[in-house]
Amino acid sequence: GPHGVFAAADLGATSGRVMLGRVGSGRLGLTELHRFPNTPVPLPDGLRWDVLGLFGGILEGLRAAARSGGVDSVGVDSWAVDYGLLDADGALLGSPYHYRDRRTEGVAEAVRDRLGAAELYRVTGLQHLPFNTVFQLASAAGTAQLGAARTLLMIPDLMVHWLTGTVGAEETNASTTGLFDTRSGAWSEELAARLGLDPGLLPALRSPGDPAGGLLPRVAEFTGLPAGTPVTAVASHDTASAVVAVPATAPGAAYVSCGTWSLAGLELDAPVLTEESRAAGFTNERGIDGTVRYLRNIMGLWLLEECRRTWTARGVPAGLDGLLADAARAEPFASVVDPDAPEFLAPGDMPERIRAHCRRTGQPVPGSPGAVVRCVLESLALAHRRTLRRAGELAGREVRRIHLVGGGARNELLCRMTADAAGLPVVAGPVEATALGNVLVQARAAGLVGDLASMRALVARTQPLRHYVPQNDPAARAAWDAAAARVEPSPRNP
Ligand code: LFR
Repeated sequence: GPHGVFAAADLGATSGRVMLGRVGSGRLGLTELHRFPNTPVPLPDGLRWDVLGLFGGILEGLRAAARSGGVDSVGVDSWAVDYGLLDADGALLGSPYHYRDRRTEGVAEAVRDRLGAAELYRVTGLQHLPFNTVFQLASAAGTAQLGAARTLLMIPDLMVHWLTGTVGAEETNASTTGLFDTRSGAWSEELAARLGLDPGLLPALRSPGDPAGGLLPRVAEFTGLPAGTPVTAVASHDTASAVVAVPATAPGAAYVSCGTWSLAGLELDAPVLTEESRAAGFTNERGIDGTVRYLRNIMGLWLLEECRRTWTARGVPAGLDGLLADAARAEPFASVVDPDAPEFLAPGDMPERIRAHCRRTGQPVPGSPGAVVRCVLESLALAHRRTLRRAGELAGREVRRIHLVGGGARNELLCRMTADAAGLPVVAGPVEATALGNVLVQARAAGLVGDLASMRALVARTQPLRHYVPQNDPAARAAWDAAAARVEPSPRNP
């Protein structure tokens, strides 16, 4: 039968990868072509992404794709929120800032208060995160860089621009900026104007599946793929691509896209823009086909990754398997934290911050790495439980099953704890949900797969999944309930 081969470039906060997806006649296969580290660079005036290095990694991956026999199209996704600015000649103005840079501290609150938190939520439906694009731009007000900027491109759109020469703004990612009107599905020129931003900075929107040009001759020369090879707009916000590949085939599904962040929530047909939802810190980001990703950001495995980085720098053994084995043996529920406490956002000494948090909240201070990791995982499992229950209440949906996708699906301890904490079955996998979603949207544009339900059915049939059943022993349940009652979540949208 007809089939296609697609390259998915997926940039994550710690690594990028180019995957080769093969789709056709009931099959969906994914192989890795190239993986490369993504190491943020602390410049004197702030933390930056090495976007040239990332583009180089994508080119290297496409070169491998050419060697493997070529592709029908290419798609790019990455984390959200961050952007590059182009000047009137189309040159990139400096290196894009990392969303964990501290320069928006204080500015975000001031802008939110000036524009009105309730009004902002009514228009954009976004949770207040201090690093939302709109607050980063407000921090740049009056700079020569912003003054010289003519075009704003989100990170995946910037990569697509360098591959094809075209300029566009893919809508799932545009919906995370704080400048996108969730009701109309268009940029909010009014918000831009109220912030003193030239609405001309914002390129025309593209929907997932739209053509985004062809590879430039220079890219073709470097990679060995033919010039003009199609590039397709995918759900370029990585979380939106991951949600496409959630293998949900029945009602009652919630998801946790679990990697550096845990994005926990529901897919809805319409945004929830109530005051209650705003106060609870839920966001309404765009999915494909007019769906809404109703979710909340949970700090996620960043806490563990950053602990490991700290330990490694000090020569403390921090292999993941060893740490997880130690955590499995550590004392349960010794101390639990709110993973979303603002002090955990920026890079730094995470084990010490966790200890300080425990000290401040009057709990035992975890000593060994195993005890710290136990605290992190139990705290994340509790946050998954809390968030999905609240999402269900606010959206009026019953949650019966949790799909945990992304790198976290490999973490058996976290999957089991999430099932036990929530008292719900967890279906773990696929690990590479984001790359699969990227591939599927390209395959659909090529006419090889149908609607969202059939894409998900294809993922469910072809990808390895693990099932975790919650313990129904009353003592175990009571222990999770008691632990849940100990966490005082910090307000997100005060
Ligand atoms: C996950 C993610 C989240 C977004 C955060 C910052 O990779 O895209 O959805 O809130 O990164 O961009």
